[in-house]
Parts: sequence; C-alpha cells; structure tokens
Amino acid sequence: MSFVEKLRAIVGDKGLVLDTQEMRPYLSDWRENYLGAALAIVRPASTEEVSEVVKLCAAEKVAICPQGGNTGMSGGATPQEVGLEIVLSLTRMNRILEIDKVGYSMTVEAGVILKTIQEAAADHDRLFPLSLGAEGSCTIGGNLSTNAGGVQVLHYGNARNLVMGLEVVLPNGDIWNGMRALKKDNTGYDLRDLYLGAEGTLGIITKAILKLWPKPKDVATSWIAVASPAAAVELLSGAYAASEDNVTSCELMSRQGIELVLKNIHGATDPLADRHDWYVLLEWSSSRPPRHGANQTGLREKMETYLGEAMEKGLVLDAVIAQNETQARSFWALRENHSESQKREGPSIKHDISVSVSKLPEFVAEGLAVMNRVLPGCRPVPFGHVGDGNLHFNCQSPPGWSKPQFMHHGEAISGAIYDLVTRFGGSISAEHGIGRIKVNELAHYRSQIELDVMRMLKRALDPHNIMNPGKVIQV
Ligand code: FAD
Ligand code: 2HG
Ligand code: ZN
Repeated sequence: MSFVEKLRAIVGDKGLVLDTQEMRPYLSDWRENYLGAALAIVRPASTEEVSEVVKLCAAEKVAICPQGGNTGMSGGATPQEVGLEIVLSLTRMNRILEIDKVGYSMTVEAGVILKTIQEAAADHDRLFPLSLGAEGSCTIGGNLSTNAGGVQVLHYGNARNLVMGLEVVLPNGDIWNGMRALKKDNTGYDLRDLYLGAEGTLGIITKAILKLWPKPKDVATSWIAVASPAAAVELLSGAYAASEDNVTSCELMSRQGIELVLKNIHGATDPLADRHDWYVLLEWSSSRPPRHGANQTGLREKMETYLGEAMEKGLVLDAVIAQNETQARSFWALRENHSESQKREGPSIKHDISVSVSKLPEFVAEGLAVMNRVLPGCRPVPFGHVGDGNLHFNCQSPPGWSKPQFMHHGEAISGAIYDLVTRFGGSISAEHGIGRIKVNELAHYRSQIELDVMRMLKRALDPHNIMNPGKVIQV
C-alpha cells in the first residue's frame, strides 16, 4: 500500500485532501510570505486518528506540519517547499466537549475556532478572555501552540495563563493525557508548559481544558488622543487605580496606522474631529453590574472623571467614551483592522517586539529614528499592546513599492530594530513566535546556553525531527 493509501485507511476520504486546487489554501500563510508543498493535507477527526497518522509518519520518517486556522504571522503553519511533509490540519476536531460553569472551565478539541469558544462561554455567563483580530478563524490549538497574546493580556495573561489541562500526541504517536482541570499541580516537571508556545515542533495539541472567568457586566470603552507614547504609558499607569483594577485593554496606535485603516477598510470612521499623532483605546470591565444613584457609579462615569482629570494635566488631548456597544465596536474595528489594512496597502515588515512598559516611549522615539535612517521614506506603523510593553513596530513600504523592492531592505531594517530591542533588554518575539521567519534571529539573539537547552529538548522529544522541521530551532 502506498503512503497515501495508508493515510486514507486511517482518516478516510473525508480526512484527505489531495486535489491541487483544494490543497492550495493550506500551503501558504496569511501574510503570503511562503508557498510550501505537501504530500497531502490530512484532516483527522479524533485524537486516535491523529495518533495513528503520527505513528505512520514516524515509521516512514515523513515530516508533519501541524495547522489550525492558518492565521499565524511567522510562517510556522506552512510546510517547506520540498513537498516531503504532510500538513496535519486540526480543523475537523472542532467540538466543545464540556462546560463546567461551577468550576469555571471548558473542555475543547484543538480545532475549535476561538470565537466559538468565546460565544459558548458567554452563553453560560462566563468569559474566555483571549481576544484577537483573527478570532473568527484561528483555532484554540493554534492559540496555545503560539502562546497567543491579544488585547486583554494585561488583565488576564496570555494563552499560557488561560489553560489548565492538555492532551498532546507526541512525535512517536503516543497520546499524553494531561487533561487535568487543576489550578495547582506540582508533580514534577511541567510538561504542559513545554507544549504551549512550541509552535508544533514538539507534538500536536489535540485537546485542552481552558479556564473561564465571570462575564463582564459593566464595560467602558474610550477612544483617546494623546500627545505621545509617554502620555499613553502615564495614562495607563494611573488608570489601574482609577478603575479599581479593572483595566482590561490598553492599545496604542499612531496616526499613520489610522490613516491606513481609514483608507483601506470600508466603513471605518475617525471618532474625533481633529487629527492627532497618537491614540489609545482604553477599556475597563467588571463583572459587577453598574449601580447608579447616590454615591454609586458605573465604570463609564469613573472613566469620564479620570479622563477629565487627565485632560487637565495635559495627558489627554481629546477623548470620546462609547455610548453603546455599536460605538465601542467601531472603536475596536479601527484597532483590529490594522493588520488587514497594512496587507491591503502593500508590502510591510513586522516586528513583534516587547520592552518593559516604562521604557516603551524611549524605545518608540529611537525606533522611529532608526527606521527613517535605514530607509528614508518608509512608513513606520507602530501599534499594539502598550500594557504588555508589546508593540507591532511595523514598517510599511514607501508608496508604490513592489514586495521584492521593499524586502531588499528587510534585513537592514529588522536587524537595526532587533539590535535596538536587545539594547533595551527586550524580546524580538513577544506574541507571534519564531515560526520560520525568525529562525536565524532566534539563533542570533538568544544565548548559547538557551539554544543548547532548546536543541537538547527538541532532540530528546523528536529524535527524527519529524515535527514541523525548519521551524523555531535548527537541529
Ligand atoms: P496556525 O496559524 O494554523 O498555526 C500557528 C502555529 O501553531 C504553527 O507553528 C502550527 O504548526 C502550530 N499549530 C497549530 N495548531 C496546532 C496544534 N493543534 N498542535 C500543535 N501545533 C499547532 N497573535 C497574537 O498573539 N495576538 C494578536 O493580537 C494577534 N492578532 C492577529 C490578528 C490577525 C488579523 C491575524 C491574521 C493574526 C493575528 N495573530 C495574533 C497571529 C496568530 O498567532 C493567531 O492568529 C493565532 O494564535 C494562530 O492560530 P491558528 O489556529 O491560526 O494557528
Ligand atoms: C495584533 O495585535 C496582531 O493586531 C497582529 O498581533 C499585528 O499585524 C500585526 O503586526
Ligand atoms: Zn498583537
């Protein structure tokens, strides 16, 4: 029997994509940086099928590229060009298996779309707080494998903090059952943490037990013009106490980014009459319903008072607080459409960096100068999660440039930014992971000891290097 026929025997016709046209969407990434090739797209329907497929691949030394919603930003879900791998898509494993309302947990298969999880939690008066622009198409398996961040990390933590148990198929096909709904567990090394953020290079996440939180009942969202990133950081710093610890999002954007969204996204509108250089989207939420009346205020009133005081101090130049959910959503659309509008505008280079929050303003000033020095005429588009010190310090090509023309300068621009990040004691990948795009950078910017330990782990757990080869670390 041929390899493909053996695969068919495990997953059936429904679980196999061989047609060239149908395979195409699985073979390139969201950013269209890579176009890979594969022997087949394999779509198992259960953990047992994943295990059988992996056992077959281990026996025949065929490499596997795990894939969820294929929204990753680092090329980790795209197979290499040689065409000797299979893409193992988890998208048929899309069942929510249990919601434990009392225990605040949800058990899911790896291919469930993030938005489906958020909605299921809300239907049970609970919150699953992971929230990001790709939530309508990314999967929880991909979120956990990239240790995704998003817009509520400053309050709830990133994906690593939102999960209790995992089930993983190991590179030899064994199934590790770590499906324990435990908030505390010190029994030896934490295997769970090993697979979170491993980008499919150590095994395949097939199930997870997620943590839930109370559903917010009082939400205040504002769109704020600030003079500088320093004002944004100071505004956030004071907001923690003013909101009584209810800051759930704080996102920074520049006028350049807003211009791109207004130009490229149908229906986008500027909430403020005048143009400003910098904007903050600030959201406070609480599970306590707003109580109005004598000496009782909801978050909206508290936010109004806080922003009024900040305006008197010169921290805030102008601001509008959303009066309803529709208006809040329109503010969020301006923020969440940054990636899409950059894509529509033309070629861009992304830097998914972090530095400590207090150093962020200085980093931005130096980073903008660096970009303009390396490529005069390029359009810096810094935006992102100011509360995490994590900015997408992106660079849009000068207008009208082709991708090859712009990418010619990619190494010089990124090298200069990563050197600056290193000088600031920051990280060259705060959210999107290493994937394929930053393999050389990881090797350059992490210490020899760290690289040696990572390599030892990879070799021990995946001795034949069949799990997503060429991603994260070269062995
Ligand atoms: P994929 O892209 O399919 O895969 C990502 C990586 O995980 C690959 O290395 C893949 O091999 C591996 N993988 C996937 N599933 C499994 C599995 N079950 N087991 C083992 N390995 C697996 N990221 C953020 O962190 N924060 C953001 O705010 C954010 N916003 C985004 C906005 C947009 C518009 C887009 C397009 C992307 C954004 N991302 C963001 C990037 C991306 O990391 C997330 O969308 C998401 O976590 C990826 O999930 P996915 O299912 O699409 O994974
Ligand atoms: C976000 O925060 C994502 O919107 C994507 O992480 C960032 O496109 C980007 O650079
Ligand atoms: Zn982000």
